[in-house]
Amino acid sequence: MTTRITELLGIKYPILQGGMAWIAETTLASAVTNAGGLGIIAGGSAPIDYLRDQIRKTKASVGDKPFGVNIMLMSPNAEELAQLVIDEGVPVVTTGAGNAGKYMAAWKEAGIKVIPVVPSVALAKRMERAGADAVVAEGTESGGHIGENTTMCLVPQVVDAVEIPVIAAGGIADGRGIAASFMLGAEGVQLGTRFLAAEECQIHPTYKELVVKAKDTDSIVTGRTTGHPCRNVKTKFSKKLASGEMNGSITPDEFEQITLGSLRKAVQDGNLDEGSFLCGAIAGMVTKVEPAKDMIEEMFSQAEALLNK
Ligand code: TUI
Repeated sequence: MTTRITELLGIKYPILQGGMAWIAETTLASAVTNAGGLGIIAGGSAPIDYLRDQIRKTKASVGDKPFGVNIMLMSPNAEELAQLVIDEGVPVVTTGAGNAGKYMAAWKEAGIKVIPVVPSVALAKRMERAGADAVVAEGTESGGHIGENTTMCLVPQVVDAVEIPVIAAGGIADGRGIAASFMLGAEGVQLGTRFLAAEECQIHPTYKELVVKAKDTDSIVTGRTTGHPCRNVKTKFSKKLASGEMNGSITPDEFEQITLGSLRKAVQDGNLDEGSFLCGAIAGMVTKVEPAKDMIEEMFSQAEALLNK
């Protein structure tokens, strides 16, 4: 499947693995890259030495194949991580949770392919003007920090608004979702939650089990009162947060305090009482754990069959 995304990035399959904070580390990213997609390491708010080590390990396991680093723009150390990707010669950068404009010139100067993740047409256009190579149009079905518009509505509007290639994200779980994204005009896809069930994904077994066992109604959005809504697996903890926000018993400040460090508690400890298990609305469609390579090959053979029909 050749698109402007496979050509831009030099990959076999037009698929990116989401740069999920605390989750997307070198083992998963290397597996996705080695399977012919684009593996991405999460910058999140990782210490600089940790991220440098992750980048070097990935280089060692993928050879000359490309990989990316995601810079979470709300992170307090975004600036130093933005410089690290230049110093380490990272080939591709994706960004989330903010406007990447500030770093664009330096990244482009360093020869980095820059792909901002955007929740709106306005930000997609701004990123194109700033020099982005492509954009990920991410619908509210996705996991983690989300915008308001849905993938079905956002992707075609972004496709019409920009000339650069568009990658669809949010709500894509299988070959049907990939084929649908292409019908909307996307030239690639980014999947996060589906890769939580990759054998190579290093999250706590409790996290994996929650995702694999979830059904269609098992995702919930918390954090709306803070202005940073996040989609999670429905657990006692996330339900308590959402209802506390609704009835005013948890103020936005209290919400921030309660959830500080909660993603780490989910990913590393599988802590059901205090952990935020971020996941997308597709959780009900993720039913088995398998190697990333099998996932990718199976999804693209299904997508190609559907698109050829
Ligand atoms: O960034 C993501 N997903 C994420 S980031 C994350 S870590 C986090 N945890 C709690 C609160 C906030 C972040 C977990 N998941 N996806 C890409 C994305 N970007 N979704 C939404 C946005 C976004 C939102 C507002 C991008 C830009 C924006 O405003 C830009 C502006 O105009 O300044």
